[in-house]
Amino acid sequence: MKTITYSLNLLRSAGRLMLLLGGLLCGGQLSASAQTLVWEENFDGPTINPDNWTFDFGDGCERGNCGWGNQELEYYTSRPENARIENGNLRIEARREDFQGKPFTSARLKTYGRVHFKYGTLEARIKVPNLQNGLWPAFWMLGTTGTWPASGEIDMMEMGAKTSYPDNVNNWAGAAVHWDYKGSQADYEQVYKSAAALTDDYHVYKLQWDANLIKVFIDNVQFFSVGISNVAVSDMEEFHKPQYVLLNLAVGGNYTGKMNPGDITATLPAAMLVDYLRLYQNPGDELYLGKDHAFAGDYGVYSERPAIVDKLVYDGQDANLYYWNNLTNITTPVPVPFEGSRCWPCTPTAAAGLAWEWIMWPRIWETLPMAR
Ligand SMILES: [Ca+2]
Ligand SMILES: [Ca+2]
Repeated sequence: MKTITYSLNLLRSAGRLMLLLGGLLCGGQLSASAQTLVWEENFDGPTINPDNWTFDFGDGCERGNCGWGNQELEYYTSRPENARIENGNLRIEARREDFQGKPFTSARLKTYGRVHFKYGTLEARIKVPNLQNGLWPAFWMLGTTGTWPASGEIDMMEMGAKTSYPDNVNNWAGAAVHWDYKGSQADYEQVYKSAAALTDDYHVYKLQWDANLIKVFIDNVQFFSVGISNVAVSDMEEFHKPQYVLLNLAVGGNYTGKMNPGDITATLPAAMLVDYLRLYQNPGDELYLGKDHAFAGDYGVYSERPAIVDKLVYDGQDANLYYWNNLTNITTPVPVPFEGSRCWPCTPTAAAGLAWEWIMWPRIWETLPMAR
C-alpha cells in the first residue's frame, strides 16, 4: 500500500538490487511456538477500541498527498457506514456515494500511537469481498519514524493488483516491502496464487519478522521471504525499527489500474471483515502500547474567568490531543507539534492570577477553532 509513488523502481526495473537481494533471501526458521501472545484485538467490543485504533481521514489532499499517493478514488471516514464492529468482526465498508468531492467512501484504520512493535509474529484473520472490479484491500505496516519510503513499509496482504486482471484478481494476493535504498525507493514483492478464490472465505495472513528475515504466509503457507540482516548492503535499517499496523479497503488507484469511477464495477457496498489480530513476540522484542503511557486524571481547557461554555470533546478517534510547550522539542512519540518561540510561557511558575490568563488565552484562542 504505497503511500507515495516514485518513478524509480529499483527492484522491478533492474537486476542490480535483485542480485544483491538474492544473496539475502534464504530460509531460516522462526520459532513462533516459543513466542508469547503480547497483544490481541478480537473486535468483540461494542465499538472500535480507541486504545488500539485511530483513523486516516479524507482523500490524502489534507496532508499534501492527494489520492494517498496512488490516485485512489475513495474518501476515508470514521463513520459507522465505513467502519464498525459487527458479529465480532471489524467491518470496513466501501460505498458508492458522493462525499467531499469523491465518488466513493471507505475506511483506513491504523494502530499509530496505540500499538508499535519491532519483530514478532503478527497474524490476522480476514475475509475480503469480491474485488472485481477495482477494490484494493490491504493489511500492512508502516514505520513509526522517518518519511516514506525511509519509514519502511511491510505489506502482508494486498489484493486487486492490475496484473491479476482479468481472471485471477480474486485468487492473487501480494506481499511486499518498500524502503529507502541509498536515497531511492526500493521495492520487493512476491505473489501468492490460490487455486480457489481467496474472497470466498476467511484466511489467516501472517507476518514473521525477526532481525534476519521478514516472511509472509497465507494459511501457514509461506510465499514471501526477504533477508534484512545485512543492513550495510541492503540499507534496510528501516526494518529494524518499530512499525504500526494498517487495515484499509481502497477503491481504484495505481495498484488496481482502475483509475476512473466508471472503471469500478465491483458490487457496492463491499466489506473487508477482520475477525482478529494477534501479535506474538520473543523476550526482548520491542512493544509500545499507547494505553500504558497514558496520563491519568482530568484534562481540559481551563480559565479562571469567565466560565468556558464550549467544550473540547475528545473521542480518541477523530482527534489527536497534544501538549504544547515552548521549552522542549518533544521527539517521542513523533510528530508532536513544537511551538518554539511562537508559544508564550504557560507553566505554573510563569505567572499568577490575571497574568496567567493573559498568557494562556491567546494561545488557546489560536489553536482551538471550536472556541471561536
Ligand atoms: Ca534505508
Ligand atoms: Ca473476532
